[in-house]
Amino acid sequence: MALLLWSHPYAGYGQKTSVALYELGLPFELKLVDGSPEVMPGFMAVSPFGKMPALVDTDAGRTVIESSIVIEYLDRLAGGGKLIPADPEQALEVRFMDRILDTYVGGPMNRIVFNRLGRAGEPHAGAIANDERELATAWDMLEARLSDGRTWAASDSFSLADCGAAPLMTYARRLVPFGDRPTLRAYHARLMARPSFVKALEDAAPFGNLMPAPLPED
Ligand SMILES: N[C@@H](CCC(=O)N[C@@H](CS)C(=O)NCC(=O)O)C(=O)O
Repeated sequence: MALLLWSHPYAGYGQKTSVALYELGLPFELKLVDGSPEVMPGFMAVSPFGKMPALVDTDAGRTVIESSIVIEYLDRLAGGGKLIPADPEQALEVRFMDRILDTYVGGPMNRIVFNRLGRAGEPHAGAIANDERELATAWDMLEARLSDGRTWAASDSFSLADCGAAPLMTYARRLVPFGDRPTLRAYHARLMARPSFVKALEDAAPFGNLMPAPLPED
């Protein structure tokens, strides 16, 4: 089995996928998306929206995009039922939390970064404020949801939802701090100590700090 991951180790959604690969113990080859003219045509051929990650399974002759779908595919390759539980009710909560994290943490985070970098034209203070409010709402919701004592995002088992939570929360807290939300803070500390995420952060370290936001002070 040869798995090629088109990604960049600093990219949040790329890290979401490499966390899953490390959790599942699946070896893969990184195809570094560095923006160069040598790399971009090949990348755009597998990922028409130009979004990372894209996974190519050369044995199956299959290309998969969208991080959550990539992880569903990988989970199945690894035997199934590991990052997405076999039980449909548990799987529903995993997918729900994954959607909340992608849409209301990753979404505003990406938009604020694009805005700050001027990629959407002149930075728009109103749009940034709106996205900051959305992030704060996500923090409130996660704080409430995690307050039933679960260890990970959806249950006591590490899942698809935690693969995304680790990088997305780590970046987004630099835009809107966790503040007085102790359950969220404790959950994030567990993510920071998870070996698969430690490895993903080690992969990103050589690229330095590419995020237009200060490091968290707490
Ligand atoms: N919904 C996509 C989001 C992927 C995404 O936004 N990737 C970012 C990196 S974290 C990206 O490729 N950005 C490059 C760009 O938009 O130019 C997924 O889950 O895979």
